[in-house]
Amino acid sequence: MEWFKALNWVAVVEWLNTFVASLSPLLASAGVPEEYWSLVAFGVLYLGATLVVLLFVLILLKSFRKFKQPQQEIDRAAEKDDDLSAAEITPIEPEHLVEPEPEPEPILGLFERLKRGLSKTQSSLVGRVDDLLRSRTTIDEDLIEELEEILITADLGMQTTQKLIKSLESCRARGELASPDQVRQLLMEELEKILKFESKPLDVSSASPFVIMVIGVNGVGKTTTIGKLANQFAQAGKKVILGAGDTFRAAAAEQLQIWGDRAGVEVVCHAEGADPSAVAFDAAKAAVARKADILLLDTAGRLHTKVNLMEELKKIRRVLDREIPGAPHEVLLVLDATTGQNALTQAKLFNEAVPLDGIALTKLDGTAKGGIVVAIAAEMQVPVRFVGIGEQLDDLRPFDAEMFVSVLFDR
Ligand SMILES: Nc1nc2c(ncn2[C@@H]2O[C@H](COP(=O)(O)OP(=O)(O)O)[C@@H](O)[C@H]2O)c(=O)[nH]1
Ligand SMILES: [Mg+2]
Repeated sequence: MEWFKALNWVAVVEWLNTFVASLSPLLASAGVPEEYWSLVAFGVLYLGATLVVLLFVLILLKSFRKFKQPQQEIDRAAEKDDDLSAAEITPIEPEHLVEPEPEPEPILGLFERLKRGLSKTQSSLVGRVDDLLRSRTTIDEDLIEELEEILITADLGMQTTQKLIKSLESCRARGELASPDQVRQLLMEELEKILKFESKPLDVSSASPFVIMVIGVNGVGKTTTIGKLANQFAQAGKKVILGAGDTFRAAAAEQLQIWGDRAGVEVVCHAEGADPSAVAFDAAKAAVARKADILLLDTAGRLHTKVNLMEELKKIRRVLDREIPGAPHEVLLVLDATTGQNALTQAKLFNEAVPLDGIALTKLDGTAKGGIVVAIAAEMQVPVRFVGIGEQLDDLRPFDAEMFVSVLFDR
């Protein structure tokens, strides 16, 4: 209260008197009685002081907000900067750098690919059958005879064609073939029946290492098929080893090496002219030593020395069996579909020397002779494991009888 005491009260009272005096004309004109002038002046003073205080508080508040706003703006800007720098600084995840994993191919895509690959066979077989059926209303002997011709020229082979014609005729005799649609349906069912027969499935996990010996004449696509298979198995997480058993052509081992590099798998090879059985021996040893899941062995296919070739294949078989009891677990014959009936002859020939477990039919994409699949299944009773429908890595497809018929008949 020191400051209160220190006030110059005389000066204050003097100032108040001056204040009242300066107000008096105004108060007089307003009709305020003289005895209330001091009170009104005091009231005015009080009001004025309150207003000044309020004004002061307002100014204070305003300046406080002004002070806060820029800070918030700075903060907000900083936040924005943070976002930006976060986007800029965030390391690009490796998956953004590598190509996105291809989506698993939808069933339709697979179907469409096979359809494109089989388009020539489709038009030479089912296309012609459909043309014939469209031009007829009755199912008579003439029609069956013309069907027979189509089936033979589409490389289904004599034996298979006769079998199919027989079932068509017996159905007709029973009165079950009244419309062209029924002919188409029966043909479809019979083809599927021929293609689906009881056989040992290819189960690469049934042995370790599982040895696949790939045989076939020169140029049918053995090395290419091995390359495609190696890639597929490796992608499925299998440890694969390739054996370059075609030692007659230097280019053959080089070609296999290229496929091996592409698939990222080891290739066992010897110099040109080496004994193919020695390659088989080393490849089998390597497959065991490296704990490989699958060994794919390439072989030569010089058909002009037929007897030698067959003896050589038998020898390779023995060597493999000695090193890995039970091997080869699959003798896979590669056939070129473009050769038509010749492919069937080759299958019979090889089967006599080394019993076949499966067949890979290549180059279906380039031929109208795809009907040979049916002939092979019917006459050999050896399952077609794979079909080649192009030269790309994924152009080797597991053969599926149902899908094959569906594609041909556009079901
Ligand atoms: N269009 C097509 N060509 C193929 C297919 N499979 C293999 N080829 C080609 O056939 C040729 C011979 O193949 P190759 O593997 O060297 O036969 P090999 O002598 O039996 O080993 C090569 O030009 C391959 O690209 C296939 O499914 N479709
Ligand atoms: Mg080859």
